[in-house]
Amino acid sequence: MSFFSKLKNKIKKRKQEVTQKYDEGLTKSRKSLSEKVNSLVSRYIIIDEDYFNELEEILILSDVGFETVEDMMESIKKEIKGYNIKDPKAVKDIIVDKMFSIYSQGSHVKTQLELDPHNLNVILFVGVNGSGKTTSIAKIANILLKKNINTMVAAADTFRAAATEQLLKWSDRLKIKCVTKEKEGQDPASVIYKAIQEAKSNGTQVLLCDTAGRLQAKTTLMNELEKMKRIINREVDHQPIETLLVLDATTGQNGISQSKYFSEVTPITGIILSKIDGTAKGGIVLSIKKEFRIPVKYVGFGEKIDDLKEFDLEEYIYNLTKGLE
Ligand SMILES: Nc1nc2c(ncn2[C@@H]2O[C@H](COP(=O)(O)OP(=O)(O)OP(=O)(O)O)[C@@H](O)[C@H]2O)c(=O)[nH]1
Ligand SMILES: [Mg+2]
Repeated sequence: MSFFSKLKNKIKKRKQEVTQKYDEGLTKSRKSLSEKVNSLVSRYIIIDEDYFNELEEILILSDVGFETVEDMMESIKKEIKGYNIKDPKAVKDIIVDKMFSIYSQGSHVKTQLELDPHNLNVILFVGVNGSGKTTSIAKIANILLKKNINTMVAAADTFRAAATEQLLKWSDRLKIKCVTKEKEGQDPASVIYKAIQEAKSNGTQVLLCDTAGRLQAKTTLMNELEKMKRIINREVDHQPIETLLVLDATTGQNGISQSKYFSEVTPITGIILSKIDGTAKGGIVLSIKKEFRIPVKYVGFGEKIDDLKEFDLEEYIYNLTKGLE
């Protein structure tokens, strides 16, 4: 049985709702990839250098990332030559297999949040302006609430005027407590401090902290985030602090380099890949793996509250590639 068929059988047994989100969210990416690859395999009778060059270009255009494409092409060529494969159409199964093995590198892909059931858990959300931090916080709060986990949010984005209102709107809808600043321009770390005290006093299990997305000088950003972490470290037993970087998939390679800025100033424990529904370049998940070496923990599929799911490599690759002939 081919690699792709095995994957398909596995997916069939999954929860319908999750599969549907991946299916819908990756529609643009799937269409774009399958149109290009299907056109390629229909135009070639034999596999030659031109065929490989075109395939390489297709992968780069889908945001797989230059270095990862090089690695992939090397191993695709090895396999095609090693097994003496002649049919250009055979590439589908090889692409799927390589995407899979390059992402997982033989180990299990861990996506679970590090939550300690006996202590307060504080999760910090960072990322560039507009990447989807506030929306992702609401979506994760919704997931936690469904699991009966007491959740609170803190509006530590004290910079942007409407940021607090935006989080308040979500917390009202979800009926959870939102701790906000008391005055304009208040130090974000002090909002987090206050939120931790409240969380401790009312038995909250998870506190989700929103931060400002503005890109500032490295040292300023570093100091600001370090101060927040210092306070969390001092006040909360559970370590390390989950710090989730929210990355907008539609910003592509440029977004990756902007986001790297955050990983350079503070340790990141996981990535939320938002707005996958808005891009035709779903290969970005492979670039992220290469650039950050940090697991993608959640994927955002839209603007609605339930449009965020735990990252599932099998669903992702299957729904990205199932249009290949
Ligand atoms: N299509 C789509 N839109 C999304 C997704 N996630 C967030 N958005 C939208 O992206 C826009 C920005 O999201 P926010 O959550 O406000 O982003 P932010 O990072 O908090 O922004 P700042 O606070 O300004 O730094 C909003 O209009 C969201 O509805 C997603 O997965 N898919
Ligand atoms: Mg925000």
